[in-house]
Amino acid sequence: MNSDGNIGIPENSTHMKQPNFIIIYADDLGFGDLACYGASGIPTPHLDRMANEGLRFTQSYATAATCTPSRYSLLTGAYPWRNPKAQILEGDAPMIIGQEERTLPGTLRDAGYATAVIGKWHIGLGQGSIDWNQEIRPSPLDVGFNDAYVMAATNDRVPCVYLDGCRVDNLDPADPINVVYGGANPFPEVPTGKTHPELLRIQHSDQQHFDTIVNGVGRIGFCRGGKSATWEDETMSEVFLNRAKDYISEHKESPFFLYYALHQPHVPRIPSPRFAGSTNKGPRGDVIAELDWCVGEILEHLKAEGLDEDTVVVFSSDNGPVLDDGYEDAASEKCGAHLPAGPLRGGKYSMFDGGARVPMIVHAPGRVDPGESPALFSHADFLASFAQMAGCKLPKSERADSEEMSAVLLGSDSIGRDHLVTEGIGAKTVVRQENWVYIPPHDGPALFAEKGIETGNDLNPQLYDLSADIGQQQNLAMEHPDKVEKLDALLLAIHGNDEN
Ligand code: NG6
Ligand code: CA
Repeated sequence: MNSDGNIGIPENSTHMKQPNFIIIYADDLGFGDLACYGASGIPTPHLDRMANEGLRFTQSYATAATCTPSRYSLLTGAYPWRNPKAQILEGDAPMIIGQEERTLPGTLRDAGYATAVIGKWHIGLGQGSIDWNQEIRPSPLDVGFNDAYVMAATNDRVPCVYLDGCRVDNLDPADPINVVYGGANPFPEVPTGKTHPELLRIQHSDQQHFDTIVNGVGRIGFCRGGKSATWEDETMSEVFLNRAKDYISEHKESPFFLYYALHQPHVPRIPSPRFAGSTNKGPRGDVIAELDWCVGEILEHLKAEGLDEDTVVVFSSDNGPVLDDGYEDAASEKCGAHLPAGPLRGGKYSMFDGGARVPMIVHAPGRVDPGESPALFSHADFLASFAQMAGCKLPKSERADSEEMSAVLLGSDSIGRDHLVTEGIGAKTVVRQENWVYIPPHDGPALFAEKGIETGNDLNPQLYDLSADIGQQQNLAMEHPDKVEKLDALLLAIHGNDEN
């Protein structure tokens, strides 16, 4: 630590100034999906190079096995189950981050950073019933971002439009948008996947993805209008990428924080023509190849702008992988020997490690020595860690569940946290301490059959020793009742302690 308390940044280095931060966050990318994490079959040359030049983490966890809760933690540093609203949100759900709440972007903005989110939002917008034709507040601009260009929720939910700041981009006032969730279709003039399956170019595989058809794809939720504002799925990657590159170029002089929230490989998986058919794994493989290209473009762009040594780039994912998530896109059939979660059990929605343990690579030439880190890290930790690296003193009482892990991110600490909490779907929590994982008894199906994902639900306590059993095959709870008791008490204590 130097005299300013800045861990990892040598006093006499040329890197004394505040680094830029970019978090590139994939949507549903699994621990086993990249070649640098052992995959074969999907080419990811750019991420593999990023891993070669950077620090590749083997024990980094999102806080949840689904998107909204996981992203809530990334932005607030708080475990999602502390906020009952932090559950998978509909596309018209209200904002779940309070305007008084400390956030990662708000903290960096206060420390002099320009801050932006580009890509998937899914943290809610507005306060109740949203009028998509007016200014929408609160928006990302009210929780710490200076700039925002986002999709409201997910690419399988309406409205299928981009928001520029607080307004729908490119909206023709003569063609207003209406959005409704739940119940029967309120817009009989607009075809749905249920009534007009012949209009679908990807068949839905469940009954949620057959509401309004937008661009030949059934979505969750009903909408009408907003034709000029409607996104094209094929160009989404370029739209977000170009915005991200422009943002970087426009903020060369100031330190910036860019949260670049990719939409891949979430369903519906619709790559740009350039990547369609580029792998033999079907659309899921193709959009992972496309995602990899986007990452490569950002790294190249930083270099071209002379910013690569001033920028800490983190690549990770919001939750684990899923093959069939509502559309018949041949993801399962074409998967072959590829294991999206690698050696881990479960996937998206699961309490097993496949749910929240994700790839994470930190790239910061000159600051981070290349290698692999087994440090235990939670995505809740970006708040305290980036604040530290930005030279901002965050009192412990304002860090929520975020731990100061800048030395972990920069590679000088390979141990990291003592413990962390993750959740499957529905705020069912799991605690990991050192190499032990404890899953308390939970009611519910053991398998999401249509997705082929083991949930982790079991009426008996489960205890796994990840050092010997990374695939969580051997429940050791009966052999180690003392361990079960200790971890149960730890989890209870964390739940009971709002300030951690
Ligand atoms: C689920 C959707 C799924 C996906 C998920 C959110 C159904 C049956 N499934 O409810 O397709 O949209 O929500 O994914 O509706 S996430 O990565 O944003 O959490
Ligand atoms: Ca996700």
